[in-house]
Parts: sequence; structure tokens; C-alpha cells
Amino acid sequence: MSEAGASATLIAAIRDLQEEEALLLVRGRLAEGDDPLRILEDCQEGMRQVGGRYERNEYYLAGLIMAGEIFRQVMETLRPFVECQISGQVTGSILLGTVKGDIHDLGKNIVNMLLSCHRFAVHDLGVDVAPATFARQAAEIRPHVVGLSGLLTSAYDAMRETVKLLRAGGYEGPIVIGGGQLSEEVWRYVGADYWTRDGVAGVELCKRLVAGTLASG
Ligand code: B12
Repeated sequence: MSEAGASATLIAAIRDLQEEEALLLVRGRLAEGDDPLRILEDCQEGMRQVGGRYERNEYYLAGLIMAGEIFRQVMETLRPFVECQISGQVTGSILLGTVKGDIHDLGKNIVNMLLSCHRFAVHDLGVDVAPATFARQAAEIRPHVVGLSGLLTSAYDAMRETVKLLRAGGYEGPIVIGGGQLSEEVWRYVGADYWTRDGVAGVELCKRLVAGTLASG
């Protein structure tokens, strides 16, 4: 099958919530030596399409739950192929979490996995994390970067509040927000330093931030 054909088939399997088929396709592509990050991108597109169906009332909450479960299993399948590159010293530290009111964590967990692969010390606070918890942990851990994840529109206020409290608590390092629904407008509203809708790009950004090649702000 062509590369484009393989992508389209996997995207469709996720979109149609075909759990077994999706996992078979992922394993097949890994066996053929395909890049796990490309596979991840296709799965992410499948998830976007699930979201589209939910918006059009073609799927209900059960569809989102099912998609989340399929994606979790895909990640478990991909993990050993991504993690095998880890070696050497820790390069930087990040405080990571999904903000208050939001329990979406698949994207955050990918970022955790990718950053760990790039030898970051990742302090993952989990989901539904209160702004005060981020601020307290940042003061204690003093990470190079703080990363806030959130997918819900209602999470943007929590992100904004978290940024305010982090700054009030004396954290002066870069704050990066991530999530598939973010936009430049949201980024301005939240008041973070950087934003991304892409985990791989986010990891590259964190690496550059730690290397000090980008000025915060
Ligand atoms: C799966 C899913 C769920 C699962 C989540 C399972 C889990 N453990 O995460 C469950 C069933 C729990 C769920 C619940 C709900 N969901 Co939901 N969900 C989704 C869905 C289909 C996929 C999300 C996903 O995992 N994508 C794949 C990951 C890999 O992508 P990602 O999160 O964007 O992450 C990538 C990047 O953004 C980036 N990134 C992410 N975070 C960070 C952080 C940093 C620091 C960096 C650098 C990068 C980074 O890296 C990742 C890899 O590239 C989306 C649809 C969509 N378009 O996203 C809806 C969606 C997000 N959900 C939605 C809704 C409405 C809900 C519910 C309110 C439904 C309900 N009626 O209860 C609840 C809310 C629960 C809550 N309080 O949080 C809406 C949100 C609409 C809005 N604008 O607010 C969406 C957009 C669906 C839609 N189109 O309507 N959901």
C-alpha cells in the first residue's frame, strides 16, 4: 500500500472507532519500519475527525470514550518504539499538567513521553490541576519550562489563571500552552509565552528554550 493509502486507512479506522483494525494497522506499519511519529500524526488526525463527528452529533460521549481508549492502546503499542532512543544525561526539566476542569490527557502524555525521550526530567501533575498547585510546584521544583495542556474552551480561563499565579509566585521561566484547539487568539488571552498544537514541535521548542536560544516573551 502507498504511504498516503496507509495513512488514510489508519485515519479511517480511528475515525470509525474500529479498535482491532486500528491496532493491526499500527502494528503492521511498525513491522514495516514506519516512523512511529508519522503513525502518531495519523492517529491524531483520526481523533480530530472523531471530534468532528461528535460536533455534528454523529457520535455521542461514548464515541469520545471509545476513541480515547483506542488512542491509549495505540500509544502503548508505539511507546517501546519511541522510547528505545533514550540515553544519556537529563537536559532540562518541565512541569507539566492538564489545567483545572479538563481531564484530556492523551496529548499531554505524548508530550511527556517525547520529552522523556529527549532526556527531560518531566514532573507530570496529571489532569484537572488547580492553578495554585502549578504555582506551588513551580516554586518548589524550579523547572526550566512549565507546560500547560488543555482542550476545552472552558479550560482557557484556568490556563490564564494558572499563568497569573505562576508569575505571582515568582516563576519567571517560559510557559508553554498546548492543545489541539488552541489558536493565537487563545494564546494572547491566556498570556503564556508560547503555544502549540503539535507535540513534536512543542518538544523542539522546549529543547530550544532550555538551550537558551530563544528569549522568553
Ligand atoms: C478523546 C476525547 C475525549 C476523551 C479524553 C480521554 C483522555 N484520557 O484524554 C473523553 C471521553 C474523556 C473526553 C471527554 C470530554 N470531551 Co473530549 N475529546 C476527545 C477528542 C475526540 C480527542 C482528543 C485527543 O486525545 N486528541 C489526540 C491528542 C494526541 O491530541 P492533543 O490533545 O491535541 O495533543 C497534541 C497537541 O495538542 C500537543 N499538546 C497537548 N498538550 C500539550 C501540552 C504541551 C506543554 C505541549 C508542548 C504540547 C501539547 O501534543 C499532542 C501531540 O501532538 C477531542 C477531539 C479533538 N478534536 O481533539 C474531543 C474534544 C476535545 N472533547 C470535547 C468535549 C466537549 C468533551 C466533553 C465536555 C464531553 C462531555 N459532554 O462530557 C468531555 C469533557 C471532560 C473534561 N472535563 O475534560 C470537545 C471540546 C470542545 C470545546 N471547544 O470545548 C472536543 C474538541 C470534541 C468536539 N469537536 O466537540 N473527550
